[in-house]
Amino acid sequence: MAQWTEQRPSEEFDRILHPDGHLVGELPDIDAETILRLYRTMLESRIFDEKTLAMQRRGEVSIVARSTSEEAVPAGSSAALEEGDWCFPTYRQTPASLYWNARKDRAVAALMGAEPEVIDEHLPVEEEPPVNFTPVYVPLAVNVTNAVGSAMADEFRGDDHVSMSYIGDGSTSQGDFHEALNFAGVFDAPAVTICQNNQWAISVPSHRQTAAETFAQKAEAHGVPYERVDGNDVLAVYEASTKAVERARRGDGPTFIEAVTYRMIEHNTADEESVYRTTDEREYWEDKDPIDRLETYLLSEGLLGDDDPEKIREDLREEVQEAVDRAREVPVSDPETMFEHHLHESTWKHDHQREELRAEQRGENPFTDFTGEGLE
Ligand SMILES: Cc1ncc(C[n+]2csc(CCOP(=O)(O)OP(=O)(O)O)c2C)c(N)n1
Ligand SMILES: [Mg+2]
Repeated sequence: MAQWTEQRPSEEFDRILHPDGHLVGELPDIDAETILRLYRTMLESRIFDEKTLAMQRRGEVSIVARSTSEEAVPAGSSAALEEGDWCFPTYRQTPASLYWNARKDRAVAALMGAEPEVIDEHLPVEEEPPVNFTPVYVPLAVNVTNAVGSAMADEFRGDDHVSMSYIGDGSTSQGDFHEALNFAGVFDAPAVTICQNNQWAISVPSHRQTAAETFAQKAEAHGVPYERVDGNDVLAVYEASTKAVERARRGDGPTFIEAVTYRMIEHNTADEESVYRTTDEREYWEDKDPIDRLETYLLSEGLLGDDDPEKIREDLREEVQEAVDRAREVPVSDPETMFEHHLHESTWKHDHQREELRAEQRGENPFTDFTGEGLE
């Protein structure tokens, strides 16, 4: 296994809030209300993660990929967007949609396997969020090509909207990522791409992902301006993202931002991170938590006023619980719907898998009791 020291990223990046919560850079142009909204969003996301993890452990949800410990990247960057802009998240940006008031009940229902139509029927949308969010992308890097396409579409229409997308450190090895950045650079697309470098792509460390010194510099070859920021410092992420969004909106083209953070937890609930990581590495990151850092700053500046962080947490827990209760009222969708919308025409494999599922639902063991006999 690689030494953890190889894993420690360079600290040559923009930072405004030191891990101990004091300002080391100039405060960006941000009002107190936005800072408090960022704080609340990050806390809300962490509590949402805790709750959905517990649901997964109880078997109510099949898989969860948490944003825990990385909240500052999606929160700080998405806060730079404005009404009419577009956001293309992966599975690791829960705080981005929460910042823009995504409905937690609908998100939980989706995690529980409810079909979109069923969710619409039982938990109808009353008010669309001002920023347009695509569904979460699981196929890596495809969201970046789509975001650049969306940016070009707005440009052709003469709308000054910006499209923001997210990519993990590992996903920058995908061809789609480079095609997207290249295209954005050549055509000056109003697209902002955020690399949420959490040091790992499941069990592959970031230093085995690229021989380049930083992920940020990958944009250089495509002629796209880039920035590198402390991704656990929500103010630094906000500042770099705001500048990038403004540039794009002015018609000055794309920006790529590497936000250096760390995944303190498992990749997702199908992963066991202790198999491939050391505790030394964890200790290096432990005191760099993005929420603790901002909370210390807010308390020292008196920005929380009479609000007590514990009380804020308690209220958010209650809100999340209410969302979960509403999601639990949504009827379970027929599992067979997962075979719909995949292929134009069914294949033998497809039919075989459907029959296996039916066997399982009849209480049979699909591996021993179902042979596929009778299928054309
Ligand atoms: C095109 C594609 N290849 C492989 C996978 C399987 N896969 C899911 S997550 C992941 C690792 C991604 O790592 P990174 O880009 O660093 O994002 P992170 O999960 O760390 O946020 C892989 C290989 C996938 N979803 N899509
Ligand atoms: Mg990663």
